[in-house]
Amino acid sequence: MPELTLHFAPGACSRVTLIALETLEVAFNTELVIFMQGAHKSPKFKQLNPSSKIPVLVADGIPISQNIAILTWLDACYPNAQLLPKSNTPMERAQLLSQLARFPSDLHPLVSRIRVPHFFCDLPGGPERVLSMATQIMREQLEPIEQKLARQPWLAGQQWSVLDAYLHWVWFRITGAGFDATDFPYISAHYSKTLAMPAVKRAIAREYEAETYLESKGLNPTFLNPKQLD
Ligand SMILES: N[C@@H](CCC(=O)N[C@@H](CS)C(=O)NCC(=O)O)C(=O)O
Repeated sequence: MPELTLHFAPGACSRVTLIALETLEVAFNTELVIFMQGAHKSPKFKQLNPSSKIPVLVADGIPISQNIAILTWLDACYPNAQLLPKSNTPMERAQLLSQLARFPSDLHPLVSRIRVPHFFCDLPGGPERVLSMATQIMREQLEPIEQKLARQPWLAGQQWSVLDAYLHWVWFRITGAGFDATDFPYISAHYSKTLAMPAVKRAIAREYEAETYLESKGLNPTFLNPKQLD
């Protein structure tokens, strides 16, 4: 069993990996990355991930960055846990990875534009425009997911998988930024279901502990709150 350390921050997309690790019930350490101190831009962190982004999972001293790489690696190491459904053919695997990649490639950039639109355009009125365009595209992207969840309990079918952990994080982030959930009752119900899962509760408890620490030190990145835009 490799020694595992997850570099994470509360609320960040590292939650997806955190949920996967909690699902596996393996022993792992966590390392809180303090954005407000620029820890992710330090030379030490850049050796783990030159992109200066979390999550990074260090396994026996070897860093893996990018959620998709971490999740597929964990799935390969612990196949019985079924973090991802089993694929019987290369085409089935390709279809599965295509579904998984949609989250970091298509949805995550929209999450960022909805939460911190001022990082993408600082012209007068720019952030508001970025927010409204990203919200519209996000609604289009979520529509097929909503339709899928009207037909089946989990994204991959009858069984929970890390695809559901990714959707959980996207929904948590955008509704936390005021995204209107009215037209997405199945995704809302899916989110409530994930919140009740023990692995998700444990992941959130770890984040809560980290957030409490950051707050006590005045290091909570409140600038990430889009309500403070004006
Ligand atoms: N494609 C990466 C995205 C990672 C990412 O954007 N992480 C954010 C947190 S949600 C981050 O570390 N941001 C810090 C920064 O960009 O300065 C993945 O899927 O792991």
